[in-house]
Amino acid sequence: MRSVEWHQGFVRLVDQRFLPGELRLLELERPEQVAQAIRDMAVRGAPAIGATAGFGLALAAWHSPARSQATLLHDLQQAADLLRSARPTAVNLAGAVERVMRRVAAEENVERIRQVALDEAQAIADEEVARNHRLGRIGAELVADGATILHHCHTGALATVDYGTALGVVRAAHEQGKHVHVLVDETRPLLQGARLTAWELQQLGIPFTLIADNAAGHFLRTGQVNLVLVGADRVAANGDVVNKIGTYKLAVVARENAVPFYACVPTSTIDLSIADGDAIPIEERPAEEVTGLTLLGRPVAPEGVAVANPAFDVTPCRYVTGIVTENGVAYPPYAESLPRIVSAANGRDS
Ligand code: RUB
Repeated sequence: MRSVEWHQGFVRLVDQRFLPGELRLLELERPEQVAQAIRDMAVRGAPAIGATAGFGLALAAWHSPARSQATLLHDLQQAADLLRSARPTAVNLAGAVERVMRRVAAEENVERIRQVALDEAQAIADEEVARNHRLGRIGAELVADGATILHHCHTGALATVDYGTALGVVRAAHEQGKHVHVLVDETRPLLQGARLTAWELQQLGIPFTLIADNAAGHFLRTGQVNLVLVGADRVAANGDVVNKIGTYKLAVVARENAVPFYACVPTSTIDLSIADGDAIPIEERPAEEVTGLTLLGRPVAPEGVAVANPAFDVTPCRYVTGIVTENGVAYPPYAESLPRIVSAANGRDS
């Protein structure tokens, strides 16, 4: 099953907050609920929130009482603004919203607008899944039999509609019969690694070991890691990679220890309109995500402490060995390789 889909006039998604304990589904009927689910991270991961926002616009179109083209487009614009503002960093979200809005703008009656909004949202979701399968096959060529792979955050089926990006590479290598072992960063503060990556790998029967984020440097320095694979929420034109907080530290320590570091992203995550990572907005999330953890039933931090909680960081392109996409692996200089890969992918999708 897909992590997000259109189901009988609703957006149905796996509520990622309840995993690994419970596989709970959410059925959403209004775009406001979709925006809330993205903000609260019931659905998360760059490709998944893009697809979800696309379906959120389809909901807005299907449930709006508008009878004229102008009123329906006005309602859709309001929903688009709401959805786009739900989370700022992953380009897939704004990209999906813009894509649906571009398509409906050309339509002249309400029935067509409703149908086109849904068709386009469905196409976005389907394309993500197809990209992931291609990306997985391409990335698996970089994985040697017997490799130990360090992975940060969660980039599996839940984060990407289906199959996965960096975890899709691991999955493809495993499906090809290679023996792989994954060191799973727990990924504080929201523990996407411990909760979601560990759960998915367990479901797939792929061997892994869960480690505290702070242990990653130790495993890299002692020669126990062959490859670091991560996803990304946005890749800038120069190859800077914006991904889950903590990725930068991993990339620097990987370079120090001559371990290859790859970002695995569908081309929908590459933003050629942004020159470098510093121009990408970094989401700041609520303090409670850091202080809310309890040990022995007690909060881990004193009440009222000041907290900083940036959700992402920038890994400068000089630390990135390559960027694996569904259209091949981009290598430095990224300012030359990324445009080639993106335009070839656009040609394939159109
Ligand atoms: C998600 C995150 C993931 C990428 C994966 O952050 O950082 O690594 O989104 O994307 P959050 P992709 O949990 O805050 O949404 O699979 O495209 O590489």
